Amino acid sequence: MTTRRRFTLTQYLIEQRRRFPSASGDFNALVLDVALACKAIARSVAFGELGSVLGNPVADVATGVNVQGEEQKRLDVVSNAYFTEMTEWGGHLAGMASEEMDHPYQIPSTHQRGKYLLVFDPLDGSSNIDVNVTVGSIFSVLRAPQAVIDSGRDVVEADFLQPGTQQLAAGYALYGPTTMLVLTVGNGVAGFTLDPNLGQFMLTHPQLQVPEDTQEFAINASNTRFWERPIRRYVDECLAGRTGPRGKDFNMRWIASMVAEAHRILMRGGVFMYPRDTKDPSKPGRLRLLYEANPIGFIMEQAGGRASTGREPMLTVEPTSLHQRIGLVFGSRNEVERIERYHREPAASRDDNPLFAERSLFRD
Ligand code: AFP
Repeated sequence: MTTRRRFTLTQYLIEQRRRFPSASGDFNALVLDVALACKAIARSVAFGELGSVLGNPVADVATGVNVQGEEQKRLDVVSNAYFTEMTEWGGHLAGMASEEMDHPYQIPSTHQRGKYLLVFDPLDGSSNIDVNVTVGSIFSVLRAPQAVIDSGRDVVEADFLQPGTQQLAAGYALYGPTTMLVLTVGNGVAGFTLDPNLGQFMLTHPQLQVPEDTQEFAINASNTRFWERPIRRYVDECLAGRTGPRGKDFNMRWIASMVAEAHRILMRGGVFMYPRDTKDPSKPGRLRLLYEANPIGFIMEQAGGRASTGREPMLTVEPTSLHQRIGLVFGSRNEVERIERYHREPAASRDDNPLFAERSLFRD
């Protein structure tokens, strides 16, 4: 049997660094620390209920409610601790922000501070843990404002409020049947599979590309009554299938773990929608801009797909707060552009569309 020679994540990062001959290596070291945190989380996730019994090093943690008002699971807190503990010491970070922490995380004074900001959702889809369905971690790397780098001062919320176009890297780890790391450093998207024997992420998907067209969409249809018209129109047209305006049948998926949906879409195309809706007027969307929508948006765009609020490209949105929520649509480019077009079209013309008459396809 011949074994195929594969690049490790480290080798991939070294190759990428050759594009920037003056780079210090700090950035690569940071990404490798993040990858280490993801490997540790993968182990904890794999132990499941056994984790606390088998002496998981950070298993005895206090859970609570995060700033989103969502119940924190033990693994949410454990994963957050892995991220902070494995990245704070290296001297590469000026600060961090996470879904699980109300305020920015300061690098302890015992460690050196660096020039990058790390923003992350340590365990996306954690409501799926109890049912043993795929979850993941999402992260984004930004450059700290120059004033922070020069002074080494504590970071504040405003330092993180940078549009997605400013991201230097984004990625996610997927804890599914295999553990994978998907990464962009702004030069396409690469996928790595964790070799459990070596404990190394190996390059298995060198140039991921999202197909431009798709016949698959993902949305939580229980929110139908809260959707805005453009989304209702899009979904109605998909459901109408071959005999409807799209002239083709569509398939639907909903995992309730955005990172898993993003991965499926990267692998075979599709469109994901968690749009702005009227369910809770205090929340203009379900998902978070800085550590969910932006990193996934960067990955999609780097893979030839598209990410949008429906009204504007996701990566150009100017953030207003650390835990800001936003409507998110991403995936196959032609479908996302169609949804954006539906948002631009005047309401009058939609009223002419029989699919928007009193009886929608999702209603009696
Ligand atoms: P959790 O991390 O709290 O499980 O939330 C997951 C998530 O943010 C995203 O990954 C899913 O797409 C979405 O929520 C699922 O939301 P619904 O519960 O409305 O299906």
